[in-house]
Amino acid sequence: MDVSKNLNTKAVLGTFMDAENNPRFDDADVVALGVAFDVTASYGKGAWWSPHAIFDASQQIEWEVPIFNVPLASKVKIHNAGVLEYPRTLSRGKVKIFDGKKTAELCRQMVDDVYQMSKNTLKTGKLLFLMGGEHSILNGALNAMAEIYKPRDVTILQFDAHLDLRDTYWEQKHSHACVMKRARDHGFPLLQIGVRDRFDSAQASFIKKEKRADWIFFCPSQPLQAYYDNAKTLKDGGVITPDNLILNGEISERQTGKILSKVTTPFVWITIDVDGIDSALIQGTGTPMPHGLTLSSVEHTIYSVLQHCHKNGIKLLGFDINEVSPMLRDPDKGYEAANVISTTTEMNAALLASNVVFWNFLDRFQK
Ligand SMILES: [Mn+2]
Repeated sequence: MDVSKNLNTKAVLGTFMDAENNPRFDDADVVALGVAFDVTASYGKGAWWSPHAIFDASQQIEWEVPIFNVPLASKVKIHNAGVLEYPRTLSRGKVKIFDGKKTAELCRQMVDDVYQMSKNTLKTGKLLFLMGGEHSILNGALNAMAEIYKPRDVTILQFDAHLDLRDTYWEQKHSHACVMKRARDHGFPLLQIGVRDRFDSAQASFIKKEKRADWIFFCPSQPLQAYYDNAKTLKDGGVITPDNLILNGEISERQTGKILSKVTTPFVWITIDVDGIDSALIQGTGTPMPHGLTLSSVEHTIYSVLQHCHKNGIKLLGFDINEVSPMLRDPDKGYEAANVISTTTEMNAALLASNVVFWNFLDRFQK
């Protein structure tokens, strides 16, 4: 397998949920790859240390899975492929901004590295687990999936406070703010859940042109009355489907059913931008947003989707957790739990990831 010169296989000892042992790639069911990249983050920087933080938090999770009380690793082997590392944007107490040319070059390099490593994993049929870094880390996996599969056969399920449908942002095609537009450029069916940040008229036009409104599940960021007062505007050529409004961050059973009815492709990828979850639970992220999804609601929807996949012979190709930005007291000291103001975000991310793996291989425990 091609190994990028940016790959640091010593960045994290052990693997996800195990500080000591790292199963071989060939023996693994799941391949975990970190991508330490936060070059295009437009507000809070610091997602660079996210893979280290999520790995570290994961190693605190009890090995035995709920209900069955057997170690996850006894049924599912997770290989730690290492962390792809790029220049840091936070150092010596300052934020380092690269110019447009350098940013584009770093993005190209990162996307290509993730593409190569994703391709090597996806070709074997193993589940790929990417840890951002910023959301742009998904681009390489999108390119690999588009090459191996027909994009129309892979539904992307996105949890996010933001649409990320800009064509470019600060002149960058591979900005975190454009990653779902790249997914649509490839032709992947796209479900967007938890969106609540405001968006520009170009993205609104894109939603209308592509008739995407029914594929987007908004968390209202205004009093509901404001939506009801303007329901006619929403229905007549608007970009919001009133039925898809998620109340108090809880995705309803009816909405979950609607989401499942739209997952009809043979393959699925789940992309979790942690800012989709309410900012009270996810404070360590680049652009925290209030009025978000509850964690239990995200878990319930993912569990339901994976059950739906299992029943219908749909394969989860992989998933990514991105935009975790550890709240370091001193970024120069690097990631260690003692240097973090709150570890809640990375712990929630690690727990969610361990659940996705557990639920995806649930039938192995049921036997
Ligand atoms: Mn995002």
